[in-house]
This record gives sequence, structure tokens and C-alpha cells, in this order.
Amino acid sequence: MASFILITGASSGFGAATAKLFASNGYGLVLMARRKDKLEALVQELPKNIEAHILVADVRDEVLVTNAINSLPEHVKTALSILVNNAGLAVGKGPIDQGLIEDWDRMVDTNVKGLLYVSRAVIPLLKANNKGHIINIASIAGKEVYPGGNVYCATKHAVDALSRAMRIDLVNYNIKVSNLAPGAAETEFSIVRFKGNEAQAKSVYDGYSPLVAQDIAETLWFMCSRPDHVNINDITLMASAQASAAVFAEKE
Ligand code: NDP
Ligand code: 8X3
Repeated sequence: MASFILITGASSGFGAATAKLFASNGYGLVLMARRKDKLEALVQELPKNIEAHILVADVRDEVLVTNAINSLPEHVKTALSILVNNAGLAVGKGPIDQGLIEDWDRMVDTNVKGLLYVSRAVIPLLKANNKGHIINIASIAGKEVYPGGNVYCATKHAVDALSRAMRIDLVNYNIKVSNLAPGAAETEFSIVRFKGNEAQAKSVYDGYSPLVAQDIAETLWFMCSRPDHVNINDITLMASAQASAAVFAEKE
């Protein structure tokens, strides 16, 4: 029986690349996001022998999340071994006093509370299986702050803290907890942050080679394929041209 991985935010970027890589290594998939059409298109791209379950859910809705996870077939629950808490977003970038309350709410509710709701529903399954691995996707924005990053950085600092706290709380249950903190990666992230302004989103990656989703997927695969007695607590993964949150190599 194949092991299953549950990936939140599987409809694009890091989540979709991770789904494809783990499927190509024989994992069954549980794919969560809001955009059903994107999840269905992703499933069409997977090897035909892979069992994939789509959970259309907004991670901000605790009841929806819990019901969706509880609705999984028993054979999937008992074979679930990995949770990647990846769903997340930045919305807006600017001085704190000009921030929009609705943007702040979206980031806090998705990046922090959503991660908690999903974890709260999945951890009992991992405990019952006496084995598991949770990887939280944080960010360089969870290690440092940068101009205009305020609330997004605060949510990712919270993710970083939760990774450390969850590791302590779950150590007696044979459940590993890892934190993965990428720097700038070109996905839909900046398009979401700049509310559909594609030119502004593109400019974030001008003049250097950012990370791509496959870099994150391959790092996750490495973290998850270590022997049972090894846990990678934390990885900060950056483009070679990014030295810290706000310092990039000079443009050519
Ligand atoms: P994308 O925008 O490409 O993907 C984000 C994913 O999150 C989508 O699948 C989206 O699905 C999902 N998502 C967003 N909000 C919700 C929600 N309320 N409920 C369920 N799913 C949701 O960005 P990335 O792949 O780049 O980002 C993935 C994670 O990595 C995020 O947590 C981000 O903060 C983090 N990160 C990104 C970096 C970057 O530079 N790209 C760097 C460091 C960290 P849908 O819209 O269908 O719901
Ligand atoms: C996403 C990348 O540059 O906003 O976490 O920190 S950045």
C-alpha cells in the first residue's frame, strides 16, 4: 500500500510541483486548495497508477477543512504519512500605517490560522498511525523582515515558531516536524501579492534567476526521504543571487 502525502495549496507553485514529484516516486496524493479546476488539471498530469484525492477547501474555514479531512477514505487516513502545510500568500506590500485591514486578515487567517486548522485535523491521524512528518512552508520572511513586508513577515515568523513548537509537542509520537524557508521564487506568489498586476509581479524577478517551484519540491523530497532516525529541522533555501531578504546581486 502506497504512503499518502497531503499537500495544501496544491493548485499551483510549490504545492503543484511537490505533488508531481511525490507522485512520480509512488506516493498517493491528497491535494487541497480552493480552485477545483486547477486541482483536476493537475491530477490529469499525474501517472495513471497514482491514487489522488482532491479536497476543495479554503484553509480559513475550520469546519470545511475538518470535514474534508475526515471524509477521506479509511485506507487513505491509515496510510497518510506526510503533511505539507504550504497554502499561503502575501497580499500587498507597503508601510504598516497604509496597510489594508482586509489584506492583513487574509494573511493571518490563511498563513497562521489555516495552517493550524489543517494540522489540528491531520495530527490525530498521524498519531493513530504512530508515524508522520509535517513540513511547514515558512519563508526567509519568517527569519528576517524587509521594507513593506510587515504583516506577511509576522505570519511567517509565526509559522517558524509553530514549526519549533510542534516539534516539541509531537516528539513523543514519532512525528517529525520540519520547517522549510525559501527565498524569492517565481510562482503565482507575486501576482497574488500585487493583486493581478503582472508587470509589477514580474519586476520582482528582474535581473536575476529566482528559485523555481521544482527547487522547493526537490528539497521537500530530500527532507522526506531521510532515514527514520533523521529529521531536518530547518532549511533556508535561497537563489544564489539573494543574500538576505532584501539584498540581491546587482543587476547585470
Ligand atoms: P502560489 O500563489 O503559486 O501558490 C499558493 C497556493 O496556496 C495555491 O495553491 C493556492 O490555491 C493556495 N491557497 C492560498 N490561499 C488559500 C486558502 N485560503 N485555502 C486553500 N489554499 C489556499 O505561491 P507559492 O507556491 O509560491 O507559495 C506557496 C507557499 O510558499 C506560501 O505559503 C508562500 O507564502 C510560501 N513562500 C513563497 C515564496 C515565493 O517567493 N514564491 C517564498 C517563500 C515562501 P488556491 O488559490 O487554489 O486556493
Ligand atoms: C515569499 C518571498 O521575498 O516575500 O515568502 O520573503 S519574500
